Amino acid sequence: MVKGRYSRMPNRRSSPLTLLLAILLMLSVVILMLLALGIFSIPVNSGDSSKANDLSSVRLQNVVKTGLGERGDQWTEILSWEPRAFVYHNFLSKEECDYLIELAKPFMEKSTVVDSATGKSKDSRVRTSSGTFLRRGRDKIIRDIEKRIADFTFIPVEHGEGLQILHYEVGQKYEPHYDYFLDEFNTKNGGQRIATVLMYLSDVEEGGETLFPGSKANFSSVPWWNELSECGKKGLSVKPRMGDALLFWSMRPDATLDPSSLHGGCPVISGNKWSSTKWLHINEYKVLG
Ligand code: PD2
Ligand code: ZN
Repeated sequence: MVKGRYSRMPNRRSSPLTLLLAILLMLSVVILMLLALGIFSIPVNSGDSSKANDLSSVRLQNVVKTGLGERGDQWTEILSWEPRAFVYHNFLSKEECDYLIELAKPFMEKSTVVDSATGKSKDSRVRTSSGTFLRRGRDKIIRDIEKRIADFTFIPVEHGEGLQILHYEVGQKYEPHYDYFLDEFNTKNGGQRIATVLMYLSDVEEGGETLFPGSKANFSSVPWWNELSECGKKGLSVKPRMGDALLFWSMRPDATLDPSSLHGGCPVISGNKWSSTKWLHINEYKVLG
């Protein structure tokens, strides 16, 4: 029997609504495919635009474990851009700090400073600590630390002087000074000092801060302001914490000397302070010790 003109089969002509739904479905499939292939991404806005470039603290991930002992969480803190200064937290383990102190102890002598006229070492009242130098690359533990310094600063190991170990007792200090040379004698070997890494080998009960008196930063807003000694409140200060390392640059990126790198060690008020300095040069530094 021939079917009538109007059969009971549903009408195959789509309504505009079905058509729209089909288009939307296809579009969603295409977007999902683009997202999966990484060709397209959804912008994420936290709602606080100031966060986007907030680099004041950088957490380090996938840190390769090297050296003696276990280190706590490591992160770098941007302290200031004038001077350019950064703190690397837990740069050394407690075992490494103790190792450096024990190695240096038998050789500690009254510290000297460089005479800017002659370039020779001389006794000084501006620096009342005692200290010694540990030859670059002298053993595996020191090589590990020196490699870590090179990784942190992007300056090759060969550009560094030997580690200087310093000890300050109550009342001892290092008056504000520049680490760069002002004489021709010293710049001959290794060229000018470009940066310094200062490692704190002990906590200090009171005082002993590293002070940048010429800093243009809003230094009284640091979170540790209330823990600082009177001297520490005279500028931007870092409170010594065992294992932390302070990196600051004596030269700007255009190779001019940066006078805002003026810095000193505040007098120790109670307890005592052990620290270690690594000076970094423009060229290879050949005189070891
Ligand atoms: O030991 C210090 O805190 C310190 C402070 C300033 C060391 C140096 N400078 C240095 O060795 O240059
Ligand atoms: Zn110094």
